Amino acid sequence: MKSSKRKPQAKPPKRNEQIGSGGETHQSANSDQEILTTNQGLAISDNQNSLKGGDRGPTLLEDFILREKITHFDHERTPERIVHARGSGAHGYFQPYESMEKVTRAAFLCDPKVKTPVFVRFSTVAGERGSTDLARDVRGFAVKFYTSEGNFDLVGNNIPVFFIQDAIKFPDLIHSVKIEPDRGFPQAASAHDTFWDFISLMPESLHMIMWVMSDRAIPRSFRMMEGFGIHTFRLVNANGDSQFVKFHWRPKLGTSSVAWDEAVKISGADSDFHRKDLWNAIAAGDFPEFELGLQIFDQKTADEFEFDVLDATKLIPEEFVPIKMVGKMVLDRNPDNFFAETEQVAFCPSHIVPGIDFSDDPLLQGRLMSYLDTQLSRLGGPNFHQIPVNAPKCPFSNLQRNAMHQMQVPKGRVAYEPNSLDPDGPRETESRGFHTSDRPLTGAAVRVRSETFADHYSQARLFYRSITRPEQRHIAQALTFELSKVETEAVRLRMLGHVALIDDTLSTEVRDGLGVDGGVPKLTPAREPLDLKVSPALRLFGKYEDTLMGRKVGILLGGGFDPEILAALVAAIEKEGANTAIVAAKIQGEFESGGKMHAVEMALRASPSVLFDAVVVLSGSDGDKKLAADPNAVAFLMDADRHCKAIGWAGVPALSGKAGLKGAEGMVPLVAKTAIKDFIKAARIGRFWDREEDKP
Ligand code: HDE
Repeated sequence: MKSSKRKPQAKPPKRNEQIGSGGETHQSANSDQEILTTNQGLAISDNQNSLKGGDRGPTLLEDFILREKITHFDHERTPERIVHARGSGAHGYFQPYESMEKVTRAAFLCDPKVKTPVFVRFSTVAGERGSTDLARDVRGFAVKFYTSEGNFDLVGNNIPVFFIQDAIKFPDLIHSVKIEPDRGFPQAASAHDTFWDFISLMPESLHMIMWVMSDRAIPRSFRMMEGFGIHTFRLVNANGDSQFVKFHWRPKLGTSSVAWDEAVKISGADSDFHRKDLWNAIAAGDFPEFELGLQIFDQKTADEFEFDVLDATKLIPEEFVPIKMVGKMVLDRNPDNFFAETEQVAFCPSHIVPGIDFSDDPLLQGRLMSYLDTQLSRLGGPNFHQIPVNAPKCPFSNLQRNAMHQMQVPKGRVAYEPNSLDPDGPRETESRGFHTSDRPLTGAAVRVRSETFADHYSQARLFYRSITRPEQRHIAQALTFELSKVETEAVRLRMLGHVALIDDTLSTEVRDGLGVDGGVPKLTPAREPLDLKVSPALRLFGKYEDTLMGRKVGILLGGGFDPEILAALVAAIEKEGANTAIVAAKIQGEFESGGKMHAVEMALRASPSVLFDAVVVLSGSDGDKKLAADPNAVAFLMDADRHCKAIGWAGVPALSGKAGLKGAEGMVPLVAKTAIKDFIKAARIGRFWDREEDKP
């Protein structure tokens, strides 16, 4: 198109903007501005119109600019991860508290002065890339440490055990939980026949099922969940002495989860809830922090343990082997580009550094092969390590050459070793290189499951009996919900047969919830379950100190509210390290008692109380009547109550009456400014689960 066809606008904006003959906007580069080009560097004259044979004629095949742009677009999507497709990433660093050289020679754990850069990706497992954040699911917790000795990937989850004991079962497990292949649903949900059919035939998954049915599977935030390496690994020191280790991450903000009804509603109100929460916290400078903990033990301790430390369906209670906190990870930078970093990051448990080594856990051994393999098809070839987010930050050099997407230009005629033609080329190093720790291998090649893996119920029972009553109740409710969605009665009954082997109370509650009073098969366990000593460390609630830090309080305003109480409240909440969101019926604002319009941040229709950790409603009497007539306001309070949150209120007798709030623990009338501290105390506690009825 000729530029003469563009008429300058009557009032030119700051940008060099013109309107084209068809009314389309053209923004031309100013003299000091970057110029839009093709991928070959050719400057583009018109990015609004394709090349046509006449004004209204066909588009010409000759339009190489159109073809380059559309071809690139057509290939924008890379295959999504088969599991953990939906994730959120962040950059940060790890710093040890003290040198751990006694137990490991890993450099990043040995110098408290050194900050090792990290990239972290949190994820859900079952859903596709665009699925909701609040699905009931395990969360991935994968950390890439760019150490001075190469990349170390700690590819863990937010639950300390796994569903299966042997890698050969992984494709079956994942096929069972994903969308059913004929119908293409349900998305990001385990509540369907194929999953429970498979689980009901896999007693080894029962311990993990207890965790997945618990509130761990619906975390409030990626910033408020624990992480686990799950498998037993080894630490090796400079003398070659090795010990076993399990890796743990502990969030500085403590753990928090949401209620199931809340999770369902958050999925509707904001399906990016976790992704946004992480991004916003980092953007605001509230950098998420996690402590790294190590559970270190030797062969003798491993031999005393009731279970096999190579069995990934078992945990080691911290009362048996304490966790030593060895350093902290701070996430202080959002990715610059979601695709380039969060999508293209490639984690592999086989990315290891000297000082850390694998164990013979058959699940881990399978993973050592699988992740490299998946990156080849996902990222298009074996050069994925050259993508910036994957490249080591220490020098790396070898004689691998060519292949798809080669970005380097290796010099010289020598691409083999040993050689005499390139004496300066890369060579092996005995002293600094990676050594597999000495571990004796015995026995014939066999396809068997070790008898030491045979107890499938004792730790499921241990977990259930160690947690608090509200957590137990939530497991019964979750199992009832999930099994209610299973259409095949025989599967439901078989699952009840397993639950009966875990705990009587749980079993009774789930049967009652489903309305089953007969037909449950009596299953014979491979090993009689043991009554193990309870481990309070497995609790989710009450394990961390009460805090409002990093949480969000939603304050709903009605017309005629008292601005002084609002100001004092906001100041008190911010002092706690928490955020507020001011909500009103209309986004333009709400009137204060003096008649002045007060600006707000969110409109009630788009801000149900499920988006907040605690809520407050402040109003004058006119506003109260209006709120009481607004179903969104009534639901705001009813849900906050149902989800057991701290509630503060002033001037809303009509609204609270309509919402059926009778006053209970954690509900604080803000009659005077002095009551604000009572509200803060309640909000720090977070949830008042006793408000729930004690039945599934
Ligand atoms: Fe994974 N897993 N997994 N997994 N996994 C993948 O690798 C696999 C397992 C975990 O944010 C895939 O790059 C097998 C346990 C996380 O990019 C794939 C087995 C644990 C992530 C794969 C397991 C995990 C993955 C898909 C059984 C906790 C996301 C895309 C032997 C310790 C990492 C990819 C990210 C991703 C295979 C079991 C954690 C297909 C075969 C156990 C956090 O390679």
